[in-house]
Amino acid sequence: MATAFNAAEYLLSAGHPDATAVVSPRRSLTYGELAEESRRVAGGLLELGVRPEERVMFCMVDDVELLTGILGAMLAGAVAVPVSTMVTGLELGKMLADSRARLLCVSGEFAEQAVTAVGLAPEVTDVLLDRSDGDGFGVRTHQWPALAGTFHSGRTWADSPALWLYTSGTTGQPKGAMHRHASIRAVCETYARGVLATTPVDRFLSVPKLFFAYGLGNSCFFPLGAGGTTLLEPSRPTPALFARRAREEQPSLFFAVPTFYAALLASDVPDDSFASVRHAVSAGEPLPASLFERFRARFGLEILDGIGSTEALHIFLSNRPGAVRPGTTGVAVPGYSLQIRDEAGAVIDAAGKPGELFVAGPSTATGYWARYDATKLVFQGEWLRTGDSYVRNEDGTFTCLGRFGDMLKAGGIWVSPSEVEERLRQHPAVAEVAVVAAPDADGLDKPVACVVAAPGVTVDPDELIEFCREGLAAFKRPRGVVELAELPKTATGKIRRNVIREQVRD
Ligand code: 3SK
Repeated sequence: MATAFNAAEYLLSAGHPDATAVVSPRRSLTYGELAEESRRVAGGLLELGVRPEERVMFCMVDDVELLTGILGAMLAGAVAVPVSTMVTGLELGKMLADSRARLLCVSGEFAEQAVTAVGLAPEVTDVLLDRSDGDGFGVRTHQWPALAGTFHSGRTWADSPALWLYTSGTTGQPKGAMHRHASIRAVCETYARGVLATTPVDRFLSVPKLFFAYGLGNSCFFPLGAGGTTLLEPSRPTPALFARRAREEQPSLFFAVPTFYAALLASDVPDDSFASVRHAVSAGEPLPASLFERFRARFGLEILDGIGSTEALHIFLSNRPGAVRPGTTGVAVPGYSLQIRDEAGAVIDAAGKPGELFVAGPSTATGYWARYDATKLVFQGEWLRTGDSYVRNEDGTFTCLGRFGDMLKAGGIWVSPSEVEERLRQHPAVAEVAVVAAPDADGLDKPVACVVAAPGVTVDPDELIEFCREGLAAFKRPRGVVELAELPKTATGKIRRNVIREQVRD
């Protein structure tokens, strides 16, 4: 028998109606007000013709509208699809067309990308704008404040689709990882309660935005699931901004990626900025032990490093408060099982022998939307293949050794080398190119382009980086350019990326 369950109802009912649920620089809402506003949005979406299980895409800043949009879509039984605001119009258009969403919700800041995207997605019939006017979409447009309609429950079950999250994952093409309503409750019960011991007095401040799985847990699922308060920040994150918000808003839980912790250390923000924080969390990419030590020495806080994935919805392997092993990712989060497997798929039980990390748990996605081959490769029975190379240490903790394959992460976000290479090949100075990960001064991987110049042409690294910044989302641009006489290749002409990686690391 299917169990009736709706994740948005679950999240909206956890806090006392008079307790503060959300604080943004523009306004604050109690749980009672958040529930009322989310129901109004749900009714408005139904009035616009949104049907159960239909996708609603959100390309919006972190603010009350996005939060109520996600909750409202789930209340209505529709599928919320928050997507990165850091992408170009073309990239947004690919996800919009793939999702077959008919409604795109946009913040005024991203109207330009959205106009391009809507032009590439023939299924879109309506655009909903937050506080701004907009035209040029060629479809019906609506204003957020005018949303109204009678809310009636979308009748969802524990296994109904609630949320899709697009990830470049291991293959480079964005794929929609499909999540159930029950998975949202699962991450609240496992990582949030089991590791962070969240309670209604907690105040959550997250640098990663709501459109990342990491940020969505930190700023929506965990605070609301605990009856606590989410502190939303619509602007681009900078160390000065987040240190100021931390001093003003007194968060008890702070979430960032290693690159942001490095930026905080490089900044001159006051050392007591995070004095109210009981746990600082890092995920997205491994946290080097040196960063952990420097952060603790200056800010007096131990960072809890963990790893999750879009496909697992949130963190499944993490260090524990009071038992951090710097340079490791800790141990399995309660509720999850981990295996390290060799290339033939056999489980490696011995400590010290590296292999690929697999995870099983209650929050893994049901698959990728309309991607049969990729789904079969990644979702293997109850096990999820992470694509990360890991080793189990003698003390039972796990250490990340890097990625299998060519994909790399910059600032915790997937970057497909082939996408960056494609852009660079369009530059007349570039004859051949390979993009690989190389560590920066903080030991954090960043994309570096290894370029063979076109005959008789001089390569200008700054110009190439600027060229990428124009044609790609900014986080994908190479941070360095290395000129090579030729790219090392195999006998069959395949680029030997492992050799190039070694060359740029030297
Ligand atoms: O990359 C991660 O470590 C991560 C953590 C939580 C949720 C989602 C992701 C991708």
